Amino acid sequence: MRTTVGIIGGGPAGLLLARLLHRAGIDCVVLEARTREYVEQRQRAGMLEQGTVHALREAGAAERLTAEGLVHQGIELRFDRERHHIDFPSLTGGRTVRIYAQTEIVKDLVALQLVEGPPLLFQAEALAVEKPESDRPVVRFRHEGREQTLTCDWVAGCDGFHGIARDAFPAGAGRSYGHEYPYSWLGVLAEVPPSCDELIYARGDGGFALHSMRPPVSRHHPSKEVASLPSGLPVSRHHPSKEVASLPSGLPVSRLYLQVPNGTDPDDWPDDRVWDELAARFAIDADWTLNRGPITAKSVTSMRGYVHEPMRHGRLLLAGDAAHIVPPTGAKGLNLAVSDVRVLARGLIELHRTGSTQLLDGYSELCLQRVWQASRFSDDMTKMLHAQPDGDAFDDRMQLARLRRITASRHAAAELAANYSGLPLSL
Ligand code: RFL
Ligand code: PHB
Repeated sequence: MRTTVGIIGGGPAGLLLARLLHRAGIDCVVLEARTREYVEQRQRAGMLEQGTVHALREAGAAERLTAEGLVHQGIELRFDRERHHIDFPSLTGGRTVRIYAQTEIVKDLVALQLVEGPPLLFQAEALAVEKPESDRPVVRFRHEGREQTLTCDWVAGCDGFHGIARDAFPAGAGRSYGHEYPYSWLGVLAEVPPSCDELIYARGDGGFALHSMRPPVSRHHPSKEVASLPSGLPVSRHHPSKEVASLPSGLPVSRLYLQVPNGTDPDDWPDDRVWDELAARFAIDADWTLNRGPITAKSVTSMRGYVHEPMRHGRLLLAGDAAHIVPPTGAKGLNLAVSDVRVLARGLIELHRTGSTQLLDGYSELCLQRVWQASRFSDDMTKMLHAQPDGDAFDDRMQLARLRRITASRHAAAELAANYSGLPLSL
């Protein structure tokens, strides 16, 4: 097989890149290791910056997002049994964020791509990227039981943190920076209306808790319009038996997270224990109750920070989680992936139209500036809100002082709001 841009990975980064290139008349092929059902059901992000919404609109992939996504004006910080609203529009000159599940973005992009192209191969696992320094890099992959090759002008490694694209950087051609946090998140999806209008980030006595939500899923599922979806349970990376797709239509549902120790087994967290712990961590002195209901998905995610520098080697370009991971407390991972892809698509389109590699040459440097800022913000949010397993009373007081500064100073709140709602792309 031969194409202009070989894209490894059919997550949000790979699918959006394919869509932007296709609309600009650049041919590409997407290789995705998993099945369609798997990528469409993997529970992950939910909070989108305005720039991400804009990028999906530019790609003609925001019809359902616009109709169903929930616009949020801010977030709530909870600590010391008190609640504090951080109002984004007044602090940022009008910016808001939107709640729309990553699963739905993927469904929307897959549905468009299966109808309009470019080719998207499921169960096509890339094995290696060869000759990235040459004019014709090659992706070796396995599909339908056969090993095959895809010869490209450019290769985009959008294959997430556990992908293989990064391995094609020779020793000495790159450097990575990583950090493991000493706690994880237990995430649950519950068939119960959210107990709040905005996301709640809580520093409770037993540790961090986050109350998020998912918009109601329309009955008009786009993937059903273009192909019949084989039935089958969506699978969690961690505990397949726990992921069940039963989002009801009509009402938003609750998405909640709890800080838990590393190595936690979700089976040690029966539903009652989850609800009791959530209720304890969200508890405030004012009148407020946490709505409880059936939990339909449960999984544990470890928390890590990771950046690979540079994001380009020869004609291989990394984008999204393939190049960097942030702990989810700042809700930045998907937004960074989309921001990389916007820059990358512009670079490839400029090359296609004018022959200039100027934007592509600056790709890594430009993206990394934003990546490090998002890493810093995610690290700040994480450390400010999570109980330190080996922390002492001094650490405890420092966390409270940081939180109090944000709620007492408009300047400090504006800094949080600017980072959370998305720093400008400087393009
Ligand atoms: P993905 O989504 O991991 O997609 C990579 C794809 O590549 C495929 N793949 C391969 N394909 C072919 N050959 C191979 N050898 C391959 N190896 C892998 C995989 O099957 C997969 O389909 O990376 P991408 O596209 O860069 O997207 C990144 C986002 O998924 C990620 O950053 C976010 O989910 C992070 N994140 C959040 N980000 C936000 O911006 N806002 C949020 O609110 C938010 N919440 C979250 C999150 C991540 C979480 N977890 C589970 C880590 C909440 C959680 C709990
Ligand atoms: C989510 O809705 O899944 C979500 C929202 C905000 C975060 C992390 C996850 O910081």
